[in-house]
Amino acid sequence: MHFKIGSAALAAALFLIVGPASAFAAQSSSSSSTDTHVSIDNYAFKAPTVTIPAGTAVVWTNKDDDPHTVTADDGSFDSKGLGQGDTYRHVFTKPGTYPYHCSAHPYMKGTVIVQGGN
Ligand SMILES: [Cu+2]
Repeated sequence: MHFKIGSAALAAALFLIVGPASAFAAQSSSSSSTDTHVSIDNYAFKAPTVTIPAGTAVVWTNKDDDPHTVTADDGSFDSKGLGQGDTYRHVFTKPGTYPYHCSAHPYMKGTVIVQGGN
């Protein structure tokens, strides 16, 4: 009986130590069911404009064999070079309109509209 209480206390202590760190890692890098997907296909972002709730992510996937980037016009995010099949994920926390482009092909343009907040 008192062994069981000890295990519970240990689990609670582990949660306090490990919990917040792993929660942060999950939010910043892991995929989520709320992700919005944009493909980079034939020198275009598809869909070019996406509207998402604040706190969710957009995942871009480069389907071309030519490298592309996902670069915010204001520099707030930048995928760097994406080869064929590479993905880039960015979480948008603040509502607003985020125009972006490909730094290798400036005519490739897209927009992320982030809704929500209050
Ligand atoms: Cu490009």
